[in-house]
Amino acid sequence: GPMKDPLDLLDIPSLLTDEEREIQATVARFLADHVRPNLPEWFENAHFPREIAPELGKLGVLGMHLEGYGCAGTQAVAYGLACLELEAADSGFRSFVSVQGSLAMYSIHRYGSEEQKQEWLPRMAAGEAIGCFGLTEPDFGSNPAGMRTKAVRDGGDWILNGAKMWITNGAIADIATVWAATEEGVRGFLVPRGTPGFEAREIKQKLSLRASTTAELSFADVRLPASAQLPEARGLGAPLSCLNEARFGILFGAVGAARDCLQTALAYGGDRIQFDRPISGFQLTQQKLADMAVSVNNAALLAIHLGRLKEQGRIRPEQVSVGKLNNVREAIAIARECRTILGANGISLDYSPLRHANNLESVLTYEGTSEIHTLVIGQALTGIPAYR
Ligand code: TGC
Ligand code: FAD
Repeated sequence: GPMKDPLDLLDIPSLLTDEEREIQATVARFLADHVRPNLPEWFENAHFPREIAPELGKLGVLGMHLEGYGCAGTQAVAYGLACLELEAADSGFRSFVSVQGSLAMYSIHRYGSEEQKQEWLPRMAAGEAIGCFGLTEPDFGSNPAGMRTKAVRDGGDWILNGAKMWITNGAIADIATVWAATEEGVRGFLVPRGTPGFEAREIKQKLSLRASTTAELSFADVRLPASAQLPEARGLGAPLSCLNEARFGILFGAVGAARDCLQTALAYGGDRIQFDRPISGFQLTQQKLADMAVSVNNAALLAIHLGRLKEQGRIRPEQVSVGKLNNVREAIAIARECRTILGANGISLDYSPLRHANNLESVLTYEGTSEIHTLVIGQALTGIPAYR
């Protein structure tokens, strides 16, 4: 019969410790019980079930790779495997966990004051408070250096004006990490929900990441105390360093989405009979399956290699770009190819590949587009930055 897990082709699990395999299995079980059965409905209705946040907190995946403050403090590969399983369910759930842990919590953990950490991190780790991360603006996506959101000093306070666009969790967040230009350079601010002048508006009619919530944030003369500033964050390098963390989760997550598509196509191809035989018996189908299996196993090897570099504390941003570029590009190609194997059934939400393919359109674009990661690698190779 068909192979149950295409990652068994290269015995990928043999690269993992028992503890890592256990964490992965625990996350997979949670998703099978509480998330997967509802995905078609949530995706169709553009619904993210925010009440699931405390359960994700109990599972230990919020700020999973951070130390202290109620966070699990696991190693990089274990965190990556959690992302892999989350994205095998739906990129929207991996997004929620990425934004909460790798962007919102990480920004506070790395750049916040002791007081800010105590106030927010334990509640965020428990899923009792939700965070978001506002870097992108309507006119500045790939080039955040041009941001127009401004914070100006007014006595001991700051006055914030501007807008952020495409902000995951923006409309449900209790606390927003907002990056703004100041006379002293780029700085980060923690803006709680309900602060006068701060509004979040849900972005409707998305064709991708429908089981995730995305918002536009606006700031009109928002007055913030000095204690709202992230004291250790100086310059654009601060938000960009947070992106390395989220991109790392994505390069594992993409493997999960691809694996789920391929598992679906393998099972379907074994059952579906045309011309009196299973469609997976046709050479053209086998070529697709073989190419995809090679590609997803390669992507998993790359992810685990980068995870081990991260655990040794020596991963470089351009190496994260290699993983994000390759694994997301391969995953979206696999999702689309798997859809063809499912024929007409492939366009139904009864099967995951087209849902994954649609989600991966966002994943290809956010956290640095494939073009930007190509140019980051180009700069590493040539020493010449081609994007400006
Ligand atoms: P550049 O002059 O190269 O750098 C400015 C400063 O930042 C430092 N730096 C980094 N530090 C850490 N990690 C990185 N990856 C870094 N990249 C750069 C750099 O050393 C420098 O430091 P310093 O001390 O010398 O000032 O900056 P640039 O303006 O030329 O931009 C370079 C470029 C294009 C690579 C960068 O702007 C970029 O990555 N653009 C893409 C923007 C992006 O990825 N946005 C993502 C928004 S968040 C999101 O999408 C969340 S979706 C999450 C979900 O739902 O899962
Ligand atoms: P642009 O930067 O306008 O790019 C448009 C096209 O031009 C792309 O193909 C790009 O690669 C290309 N391009 C741009 N510059 C160059 C260049 N120098 N060389 C070659 N090609 C170039 N942002 C956040 O801050 N927080 C979030 O939580 C968040 N969540 C998101 C959730 C979703 C569902 C989506 C879709 C996006 C999210 N984003 C978030 C925004 C995301 O990071 C941006 O969309 C992304 O950085 C690209 O910016 P842009 O959309 O403005 O595209």
